[in-house]
Amino acid sequence: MDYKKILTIQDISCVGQCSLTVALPILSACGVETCVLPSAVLSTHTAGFSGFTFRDLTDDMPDILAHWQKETIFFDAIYTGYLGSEKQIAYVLDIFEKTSKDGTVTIVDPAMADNGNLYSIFDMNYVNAMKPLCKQADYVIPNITEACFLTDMEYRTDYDRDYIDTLLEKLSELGCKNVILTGVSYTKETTGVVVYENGEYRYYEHPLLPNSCHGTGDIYASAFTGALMRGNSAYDAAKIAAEYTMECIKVTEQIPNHWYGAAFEPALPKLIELLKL
Ligand code: PXL
Repeated sequence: MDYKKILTIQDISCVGQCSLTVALPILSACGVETCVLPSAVLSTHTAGFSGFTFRDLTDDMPDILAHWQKETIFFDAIYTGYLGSEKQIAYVLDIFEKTSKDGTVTIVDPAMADNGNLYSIFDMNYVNAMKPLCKQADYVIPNITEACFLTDMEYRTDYDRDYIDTLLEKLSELGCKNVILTGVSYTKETTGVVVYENGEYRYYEHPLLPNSCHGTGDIYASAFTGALMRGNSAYDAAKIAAEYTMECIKVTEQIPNHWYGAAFEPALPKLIELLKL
């Protein structure tokens, strides 16, 4: 049986349905062994809660890596999300190098911004530190805001295919190999995802749901990674992740006052069905 072992590196937000508390269950549901490296521990995520605690785990990373090397541990894939500091990004690059084997796939979600703004703890130094990590990855999964920060492009909510093509070209110039650009919306009623692989552009369009939820970027990237690891093409994985994310939003709409995250758990059977597991 093809049983893949994947490492995911991102924070634990104890409350808030994002990052590791989303990635671990989703990847496990996809049937892949999921190893974790928490980049930081926060009492909640940083979007909408105030006074959250933040324990940066950067300094633990070199020892964790040294132990894995001693144990000759390697991964079939490494997927990164929200990271705690610029210094940490350098360690992550080292982890890519030292825990990869032939055929290891690296996936970077440069989780740092949305709706035109950086998340509260980040600045342009962090954006600049993220660039070499994106360059190193086999797949980068930015939203339009993150893509704009990475390429110094103006963020726009009203755009056409030329704008998206330029954004993709600039990401390519930055050294990104394959890009899954999320939240690309060409009409008022639809949104979708562009899969830019080996210089080829493919677009998966679906209805735009009236409500959006915090944490759907993490749900999307985790489902994409899991589907890719189960042998789907990047385009099929992007499509499965989009359908699953929509289902999570629909479930969340049924829950009163669930403002801080998406209720991804009741939708897990849908993901398993989409994966035909
Ligand atoms: O990727 C979303 C995310 C993850 N982790 C933390 C966050 C956010 C978004 O705000 O604050 C800590």
